[in-house]
Amino acid sequence: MAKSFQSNAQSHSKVASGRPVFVSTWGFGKPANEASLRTHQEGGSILDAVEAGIRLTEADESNASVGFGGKPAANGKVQLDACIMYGPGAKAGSVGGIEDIKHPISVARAVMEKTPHVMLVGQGAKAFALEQGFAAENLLTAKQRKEWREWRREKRKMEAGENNHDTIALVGIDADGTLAGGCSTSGLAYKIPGRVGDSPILGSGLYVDNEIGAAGATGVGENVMRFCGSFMVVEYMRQGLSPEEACAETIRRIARLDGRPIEDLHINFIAVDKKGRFGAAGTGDGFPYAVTYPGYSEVLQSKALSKKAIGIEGGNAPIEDQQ
Ligand code: SD4
Repeated sequence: MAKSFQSNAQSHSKVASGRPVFVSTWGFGKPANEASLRTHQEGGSILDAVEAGIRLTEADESNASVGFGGKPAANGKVQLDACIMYGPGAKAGSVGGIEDIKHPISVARAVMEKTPHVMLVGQGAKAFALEQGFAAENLLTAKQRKEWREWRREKRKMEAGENNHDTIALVGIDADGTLAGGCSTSGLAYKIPGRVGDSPILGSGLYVDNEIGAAGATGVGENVMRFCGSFMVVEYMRQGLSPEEACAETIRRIARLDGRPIEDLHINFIAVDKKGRFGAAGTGDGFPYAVTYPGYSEVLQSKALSKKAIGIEGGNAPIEDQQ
């Protein structure tokens, strides 16, 4: 098994020719990666760079699923989840269901650096943020309030896979091979208040292992967090798979264990390994992800794992043919 993994790894690896390398979810990951690269080139650490990239997305009002301008929970409150992880020493911080704070990624970093804990949630996370000097502000924009009111009136069912789940997960590696990553989201639109997804859960929405690589997830958190998805991606890289194949194999395994049609899972992973190889895979048609390193910044289409699409290449064979 491990042998065939390795031959796949060869054929699917994409390698960055420079350092640092930043890999992140969706098209909006490109400006985030570029902010990360700038921060690093101006002397910031790989951790500073990851945080700066994610802060850009959190501040972007037009992004309806991260930070300010995110879609609220069913009660109209924007509840944010985020985590950050630094390879050396496997340091990590996380916040779940935090309200009224625009940059949960920075609160997660403060949890990591200024407390003996890893994760704070809800009221406690907000109180900690205020104590640390973060400002409280209303994160529900007029646009999102209007859409939420319409949703409440019509109880429209948001279909997963549309514009209701676009988390940023961003992972990076510097010239010394130091890895870091972060993840930030407003979670699923109109979720039950108090619902926490995969994004702030270490090993699910994000995982960084300084010996091997880093991975992050986006999509329906319930279909990631039952399987420790990002940790699984890293473990497949440890076994010798390329980042792309590790992401794909994680999705195949989740689909087998879950039992539903793969297209119904709506999950996507990105990964970078210790050698600067990167890749991604997603269910259905796959998803766009961004890769940036000095002299290069592009949005790429991930490998797609779909039962409908035809052909082994690209991972599109029926799931039972993908073992
Ligand atoms: C969640 N995984 O809360 C997040 C949502 C998401 O792309 O990824 N959106 O389940």
